[in-house]
Amino acid sequence: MQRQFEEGTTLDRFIFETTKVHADATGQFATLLQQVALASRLVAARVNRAGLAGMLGETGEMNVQGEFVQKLDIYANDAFKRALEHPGVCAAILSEEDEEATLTPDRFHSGRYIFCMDPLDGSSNIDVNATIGTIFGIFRRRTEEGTPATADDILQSGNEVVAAGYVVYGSGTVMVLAVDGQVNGFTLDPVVGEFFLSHPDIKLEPKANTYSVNEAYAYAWNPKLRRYIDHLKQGGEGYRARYIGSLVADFHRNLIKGGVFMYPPTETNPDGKLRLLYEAFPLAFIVETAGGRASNGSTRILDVTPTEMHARTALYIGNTVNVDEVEAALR
Ligand code: P6P
Repeated sequence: MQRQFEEGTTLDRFIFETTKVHADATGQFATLLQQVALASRLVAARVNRAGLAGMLGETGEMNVQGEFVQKLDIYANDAFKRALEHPGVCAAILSEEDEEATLTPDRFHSGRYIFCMDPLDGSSNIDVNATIGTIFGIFRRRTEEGTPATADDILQSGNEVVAAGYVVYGSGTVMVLAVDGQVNGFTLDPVVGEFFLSHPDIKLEPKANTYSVNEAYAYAWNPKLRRYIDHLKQGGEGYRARYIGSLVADFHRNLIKGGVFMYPPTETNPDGKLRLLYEAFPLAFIVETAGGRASNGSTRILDVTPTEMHARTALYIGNTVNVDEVEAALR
């Protein structure tokens, strides 16, 4: 039976109550979530002062994606890795910013979890003060705790995700967590430095009438998709378009208000632009926990097993009927 938490519950109490229901809990999961919250607070503080702290602009370095790295990307990547390496709860950390997985240093215990993250997605929006976010997914390791993580631990199927979440740094800082079959949103009160439950038990309706896609690429879409989206624009079903161009912001709006987000294959990104392991898997886990669906156009996202850490995927994600309609249009 899922627990119901009243608004105002602190994240700390939520973590404590969640841990209690796991008889085999060693406290590692609780510690992991608390460290994620700490890193999120550090990043939120820095994001909100980016312009002032001279953090805007590019470092001139390239990350593994071949994109210029904004300074905040580096700060966020380091903040989450520093927070998660020393408590001995992770065996490895996989990040969009690092070509290889970061194994927990030998001086720390190699814990039970594999942490996958995009530490600061949408960073091209930093300079224009648009909403950005952190996305993370959590797997349990396959190999023996206390030993270094291996490739078997790193490339697991989406069905092995045990928890996932994101932090959206916008008009406020909100952390959304999918744990134990429920999605809960917590808003940060920066004055007291605590997250408070603001969105209890988030659930999606079967169908919504908002779609999010970058229409500039319509020329490159599968013609079947183009016909489907043209149909949505006929006005018959009262659809509206919303596209911020920052995945976490677009996803969060659709999770709260309903909507389907689409990033189809394009000429520039024939396999889709978004990353499977630390963008699509976490958001797919969250959306399914909230009663929605996530597909690559033909296959359920969580049924996919990545062949490499930075694998890309097409992504259609949101209310179930909307994703069903996209898959039917593409068939
Ligand atoms: P486009 C931001 O750069 C990002 O990785 C996601 O946050 C966002 O959903 C997508 O790219 C936007 O891509 O091609 O529409 O600019």
